[in-house]
Amino acid sequence: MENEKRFYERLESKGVTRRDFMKYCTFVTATLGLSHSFVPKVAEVFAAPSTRPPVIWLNLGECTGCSESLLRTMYPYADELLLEILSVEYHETIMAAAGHQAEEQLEAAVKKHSGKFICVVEGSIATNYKGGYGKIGNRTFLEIAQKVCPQAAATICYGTCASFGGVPAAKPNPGGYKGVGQALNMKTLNIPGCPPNPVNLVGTIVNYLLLGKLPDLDNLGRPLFAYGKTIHDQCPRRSHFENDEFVEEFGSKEATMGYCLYKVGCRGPETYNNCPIAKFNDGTSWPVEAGHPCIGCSQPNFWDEMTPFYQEM
Ligand code: FSX
Ligand code: SF4
Ligand code: F3S
Repeated sequence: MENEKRFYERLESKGVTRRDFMKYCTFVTATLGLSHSFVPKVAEVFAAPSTRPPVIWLNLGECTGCSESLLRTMYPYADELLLEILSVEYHETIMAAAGHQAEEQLEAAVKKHSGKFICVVEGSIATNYKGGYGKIGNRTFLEIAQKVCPQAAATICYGTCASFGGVPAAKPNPGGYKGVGQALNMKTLNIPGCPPNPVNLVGTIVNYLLLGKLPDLDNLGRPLFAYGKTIHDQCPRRSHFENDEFVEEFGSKEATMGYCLYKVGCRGPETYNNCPIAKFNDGTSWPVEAGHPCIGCSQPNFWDEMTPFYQEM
């Protein structure tokens, strides 16, 4: 009770009203595909978590866009909420320690929480030349991941690079970059997108804390609640286009949400993600709504297989 009170006070001091917070919990509950009756339970997970799972966050071959997308989320302060419910023991981008001190912190955190921590990985892993194409502090990404990931209770790949190789694995890929699961030959939970949507990470963690298990996954290790449908299946340009009511309301097809972007290369029909529902930047918009075709950023090998962009499939 005390914890809960303090949580709401902290939110209010940041300008987040209880109403805003409940709206967010409703959104997370709906994203997870749970019934409305779960909203108070989801709120409880944030406000008074019974446990704060330790998290070790690794940054490997990537652009840090994944951390940026998480940490720059304003509404509903997903970063704050995530830091409230998790105990982040190591995260190079946000921690104060650097150099040898950071290395020591990683080692100590893995030792202390062995078998119990969640490992979140951003970025892919160079595998050619003993991993020589990617190093931190004279250790290869491969060595670091081989040491840390097998000791985790679960490894979550955040972003297309960690999930499937992503941009660093684009042809000709001299370093032999691969996704974490493939490089280490282990099962990972994958939240792809370049960058991914923070709500899908929040949803995965809430699912874990609320139901005591990770969400159901598809054959590529992606949570079904977020990657069960294609962009095209959920696209408002499609429904507006096909829906006579909208056409009547706006006067013409062109005056509705706009033309379908298929002819300028939209990869929505072959891309699995929930961007039309989850959206980015405080729920403001997403690529297709902003007038840009989907480039398939959450699919494996999108950089090689979805290009040339802007050409009809
Ligand atoms: Fe990859 Fe993430 Fe794209 Fe960037 O960490 S998914 S290049 S947004 O940063 O890994
Ligand atoms: Fe499908 Fe893309 Fe057209 Fe939307 S814009 S209807 S996702 S092809
Ligand atoms: Fe990526 Fe397509 Fe969504 S480009 S952000 S999957 S609309």
